[in-house]
Amino acid sequence: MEHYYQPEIETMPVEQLKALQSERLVKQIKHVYDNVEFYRNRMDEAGIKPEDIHGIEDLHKLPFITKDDLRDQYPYGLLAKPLSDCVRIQSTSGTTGRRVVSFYTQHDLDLWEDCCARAICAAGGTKDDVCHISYGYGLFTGGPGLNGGSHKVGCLTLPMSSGNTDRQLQFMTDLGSTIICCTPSYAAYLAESIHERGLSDQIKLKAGIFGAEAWTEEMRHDIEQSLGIKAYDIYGLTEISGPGVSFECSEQKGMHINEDHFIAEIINPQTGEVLPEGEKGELVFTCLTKEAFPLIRYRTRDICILTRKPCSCGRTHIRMTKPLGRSDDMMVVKGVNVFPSQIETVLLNMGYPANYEIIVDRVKNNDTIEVNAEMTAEMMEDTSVSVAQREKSIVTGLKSMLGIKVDVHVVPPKTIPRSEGKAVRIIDKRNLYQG
Ligand code: DLL
Repeated sequence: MEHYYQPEIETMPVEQLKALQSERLVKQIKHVYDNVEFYRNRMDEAGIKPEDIHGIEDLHKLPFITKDDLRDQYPYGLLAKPLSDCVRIQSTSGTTGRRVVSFYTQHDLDLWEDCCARAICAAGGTKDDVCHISYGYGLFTGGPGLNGGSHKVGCLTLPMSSGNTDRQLQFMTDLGSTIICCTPSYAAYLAESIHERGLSDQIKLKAGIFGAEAWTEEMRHDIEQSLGIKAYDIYGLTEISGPGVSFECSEQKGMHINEDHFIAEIINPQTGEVLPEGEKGELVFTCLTKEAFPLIRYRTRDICILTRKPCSCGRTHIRMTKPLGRSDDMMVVKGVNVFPSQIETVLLNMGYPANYEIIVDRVKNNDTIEVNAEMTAEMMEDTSVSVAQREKSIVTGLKSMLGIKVDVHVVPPKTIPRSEGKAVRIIDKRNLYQG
């Protein structure tokens, strides 16, 4: 039986949901126009007044907002409530330029935690579960968001944060963690550590809630097999609140977007044109209920597809595919568009673990691309296949996936640095995107 946190909202008939969105949008636009100079100026420049917005059918009239706008307005330029009404900030881990800071009122935190609670229930979580949270705590939204959601569901919450794998495994075995929340790369690392220490029999995990970075279906399969769990995807971004903007249900066929709080659109990233359902493009969000930091038509740079096809879980909220790339992490190498996930797919299909790095460089105006792929311990031991043969077959696999020649090195297990948060898999030495 499917388990919901807020069944009346999660299964609300679509027409009713759209009416709710329209009503909330009208209020939200008035709120930002009255309280944020930035929005007022942008709307005035576009010749739009709050009275022109009657419902979701008018959304397309409003201007977009981008990450550059957020950086320009740092820190308080987009605040829609007095600072004295805000109780929390969270921030992105951005390494270049100014950070993106998002503000929350107590009400904002409450609704964000509801979204995370929906995700935990969709993964089968109940008050009888022990929810082990290994996303980073602190400015990163992963830990705090899932922590709040776990409390709301009533799980026994283990606020582990990331790092210290020995301690993670000790709590996991001593307290019988049943749900694990972390990045998929850390989940793969935990699985590896559990096997090495011979702890598999002592692990009680049944589900994992993994997100914050791109991961493939092949990686899902590997994690599910090695941990003996069902692995659920969760999506979100700091600017829009954090994890829980959308989440997978038992169907594992796309993530339901919490449409009572966020309107999703897909646009052509080149032209800004809104694309019909089913087409691939850049995901854009409008926050309907956020008070302190309500972004309107925010361009996420995540490329995906939306579908409103009915889902057998009973939820009516629209589904998004896993991000299929980012309009800005796509690398153009030797003139060819390369998504890191394509390389990962090739490696995992050939039995390699998801521990790899991609090094892109430009030598004498020619692009070079190199992939270092870690072998499993079994591959290391298997002397019937030489290193040269292994490299050659990966080169062939990548050539047919990408259409370009990639230099490949297979390396012994554990030589690629592990990550406790998001894995750093691309080293682009060309620095094409400065400033
Ligand atoms: O990563 C929030 C989060 C925490 C989501 C924990 C899920 C779990 P940011 O650091 O602001 O926020 O990064 C947001 O990460 O625009 C996507 O490109 C990527 N991303 C997030 N979730 C997924 C996912 C958090 N499930 C950016 N699959 C987003 C693929 C994801 N990419």
